[in-house]
Amino acid sequence: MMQFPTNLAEAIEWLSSFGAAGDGGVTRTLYSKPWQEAQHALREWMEVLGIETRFDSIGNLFGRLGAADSRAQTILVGSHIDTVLSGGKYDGAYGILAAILALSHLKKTYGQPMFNLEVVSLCEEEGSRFPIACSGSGIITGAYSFAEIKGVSDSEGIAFETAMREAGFGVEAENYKVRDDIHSFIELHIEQGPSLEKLAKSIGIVETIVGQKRFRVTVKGESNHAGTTLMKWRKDALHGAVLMIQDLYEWAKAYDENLVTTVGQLHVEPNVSNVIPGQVVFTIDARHPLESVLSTFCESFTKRFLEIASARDLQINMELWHEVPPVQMDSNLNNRIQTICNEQEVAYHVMNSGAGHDAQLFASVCPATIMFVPSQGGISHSPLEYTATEALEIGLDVLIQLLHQLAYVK
Ligand code: HGY
Ligand code: MN
Ligand code: MN
Repeated sequence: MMQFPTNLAEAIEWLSSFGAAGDGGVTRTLYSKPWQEAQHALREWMEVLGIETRFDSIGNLFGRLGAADSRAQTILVGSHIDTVLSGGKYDGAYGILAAILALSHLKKTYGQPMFNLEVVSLCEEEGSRFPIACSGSGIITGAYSFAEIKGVSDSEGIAFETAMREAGFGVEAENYKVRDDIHSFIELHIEQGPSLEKLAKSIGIVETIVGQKRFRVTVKGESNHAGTTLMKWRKDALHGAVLMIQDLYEWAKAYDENLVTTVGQLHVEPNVSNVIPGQVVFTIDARHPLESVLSTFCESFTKRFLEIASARDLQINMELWHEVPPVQMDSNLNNRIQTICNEQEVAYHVMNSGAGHDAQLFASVCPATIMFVPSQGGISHSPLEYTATEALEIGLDVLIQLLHQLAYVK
């Protein structure tokens, strides 16, 4: 029989063992073996705690404390189980584990809630395996249909639907019923930035989650011999890409302090030292709290890239594969959190989120919010990601109080 955790610190170590990478990081991509083991272990743990569980057809895991009234709406609380490659132990995992411990505590202390209380371990948020992000919350809220996502393939050419079915899911996926019973969605998450630590605050109350646009840029030139091809004859795809990326960063820095852009992936073909690169594929992730600024920035660098390509006789293709607008979090939920923090003398900071989160998707169908706890050194998406246990516990306490108010108090 598996040993289950008895507290948050143990739970973080326990869950991070599913997908533990040699460098101290965690890699748990959608439908991978570690992903499957983690989802099933969470399910077993919740069952032991007396929380009724179920999977939906694409692999979101739910743990439910049902209300007496069958017409009651559902308060959903949770985060994502997947990770980036060699990510940290806390991103996503913390929100799921805290939600499970909160429901277990509420069940023991207050019994049956007046609203259904559900933990959700969302199947995927990062977009680290398939070119789609927030597919778990996107399917639940109807932002995505299964037909739209089933054909996307990972870098090995494996289709979403194939991987899903091999992991044991997919029954009735085509007829996925978008949830219409969600009263509110609450996510507890690490900040993944330095603000709370710098300001010595314990809780981040998020007003806006920034909008983001993610592109895949393909620059095509001509492979040729590195020794016999004069510089003036070349159609060097890498040189073109470098000029584009250089302008992208320079323009972002000059554009607006809250605008961030990242080239996280770059593939050179044929990637041989004595061959002029014939093709380069690179990614762009651009984010800002205002849709207008984000859109005009993306339009301007797109125009610049076309200029660089035509001046160097290169072809270019820009694919926008993920975009999500900036989203306001729910002010009523945030006011409740603020009141709880004041009553408990917990120092909080009202802020924006530079990271994207599932709460962004839920905000389109119900009141949603996300609460942060500090990240040491502001580091995340890295094996060095760390948050002290005391800080994790403060977040859990505030979450328990918020859920108690929402689900038990008239
Ligand atoms: O990239 C993000 O903003 C999130 O951590 N997936
Ligand atoms: Mn993340
Ligand atoms: Mn996350």
